[in-house]
Amino acid sequence: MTTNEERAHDGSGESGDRRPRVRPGLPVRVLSGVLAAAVTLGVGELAAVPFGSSASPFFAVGSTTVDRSPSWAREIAITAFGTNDKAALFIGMSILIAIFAVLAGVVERPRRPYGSLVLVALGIVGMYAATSRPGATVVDATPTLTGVAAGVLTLMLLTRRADEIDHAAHTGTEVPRRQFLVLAGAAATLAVAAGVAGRNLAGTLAGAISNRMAFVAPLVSARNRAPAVAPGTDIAIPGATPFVTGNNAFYRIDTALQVPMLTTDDWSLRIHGMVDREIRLSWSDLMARTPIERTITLTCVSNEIGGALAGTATWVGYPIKDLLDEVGISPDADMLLSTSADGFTVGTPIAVLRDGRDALLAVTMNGEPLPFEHGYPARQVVPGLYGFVSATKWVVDWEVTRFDRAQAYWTRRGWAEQAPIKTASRIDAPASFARVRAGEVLVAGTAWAQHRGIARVEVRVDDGPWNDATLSEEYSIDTWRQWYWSWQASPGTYTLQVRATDRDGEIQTEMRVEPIPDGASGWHTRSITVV
Ligand SMILES: Nc1nc2c(c(=O)[nH]1)N[C@H]1C(S)=C(S)[C@@H](COP(=O)(O)O)O[C@H]1N2
Ligand SMILES: [Mo]
Repeated sequence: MTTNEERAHDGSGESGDRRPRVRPGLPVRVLSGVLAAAVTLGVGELAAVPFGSSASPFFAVGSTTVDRSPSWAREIAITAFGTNDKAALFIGMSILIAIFAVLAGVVERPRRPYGSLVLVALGIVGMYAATSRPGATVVDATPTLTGVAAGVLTLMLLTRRADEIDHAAHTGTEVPRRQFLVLAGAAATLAVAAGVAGRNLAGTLAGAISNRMAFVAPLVSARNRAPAVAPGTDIAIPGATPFVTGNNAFYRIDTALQVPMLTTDDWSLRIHGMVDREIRLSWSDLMARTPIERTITLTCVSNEIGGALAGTATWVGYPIKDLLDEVGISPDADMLLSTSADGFTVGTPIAVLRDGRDALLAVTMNGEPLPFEHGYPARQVVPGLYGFVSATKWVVDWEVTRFDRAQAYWTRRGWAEQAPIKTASRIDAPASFARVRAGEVLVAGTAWAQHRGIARVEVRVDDGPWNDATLSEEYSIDTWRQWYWSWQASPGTYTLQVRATDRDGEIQTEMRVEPIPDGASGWHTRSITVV
């Protein structure tokens, strides 16, 4: 026989008077489970943002429950809760999750992670729901998976602390509550912050998407419409670039890590600075003005010789000149500093904006509201200037100022202040290093010199004499122009070269320069083999 006292000290007894009967770690374990579940849901919510709200574990399960429940159950729910039936569903789900969460916390042990298994099981339900929503694919399981990973990690870390607390109570040493509280605080903060951020971002996204879907394009009167693209404008030669670039094929260049998602309600354009009357245009103010439609080729200054950073689209927009006239520009001003919703800036010469060319505040692209990537709901399009000095997307602010007072984003980083588009020509067919059959070879491509126009394109083979290419129908001086040249080729390896002449009579320079600071120059060259 041993005394109680001896048993308590040697620690071998199953029960002893000194040993606490309640485990002090229990409330800590309950809280751990609840926090782990909260982290799972919060992180899952945030991770779902890029996938759309139906990939969120919580909402996917909710929607699936609604869709899969028999109609009698739905009727009971509607009778019982009326228009609060969705709230009731979410509360019911939350209670169920809380029960599983408490269970997970209580049963989790470092070497027997049964609680983690409970979270994984809940995750499987979430993943099943998220991947079975209409239009969903396996990648829609990612948010749930991410959430569960974060939740399991949380549970493991917190459980370790709970074990230490139990152990301390057992051995009579000081109970390490502080570490647990710090960790629990961090988990709670993460859960709430991720959840709130996720919901807000998803809401913004959904709001912008539905706003764009409901977008009503302004009506353009017959005389303000863009001329139709005449047959002959598009030389339909295999391998040649189409005259109009589809929105999905259009190059995209910007500094935005996250594409701004504005609605037309969020949007306004403040026009201020060296003006007589400062104004702020709302979307409906803009819609009250007269739109015009124009087909214009955009080009990026970063385009290398022969590069693809150029595209042509039909834009509906409002003449920038008219808006500037409305506010009254000071004669001392020479720059329009435009700013996008994400803080990017562009400096455009006011003289160019007012010289009669079709500089637009554009709202549609090829008959669609601007794609988000291309500036929804409003962006600038200015024929003849590279994008970085003219084509501000998501534009919300115009400051009328001077080049000696303000500097735009890229100018601060070593690019030019003024950047008219340089005359360029490009071989599109045959492809680079192509092998073609001897006989007639159609060499085709495109050339641009926006707002001056293309007058001539010449092609040569291996530094031989220049040959005039056949030009396509000229659409306008603000668009690119296609060309082709029929070549009688015999077997061999050749170098083809192209150069254009603009309507001012200026031949495209042979001098090779890099894109920085104001655009690349030089003749495009392509090697091909004739067999
Ligand atoms: N807000 C914003 N607008 C911007 C840019 C940008 O980085 N941010 N880049 C400009 C540049 S360099 C170019 S070439 C054009 C490209 O327009 P796109 O992406 O519609 O083809 O957008 C211009 N507008
Ligand atoms: Mo650009």
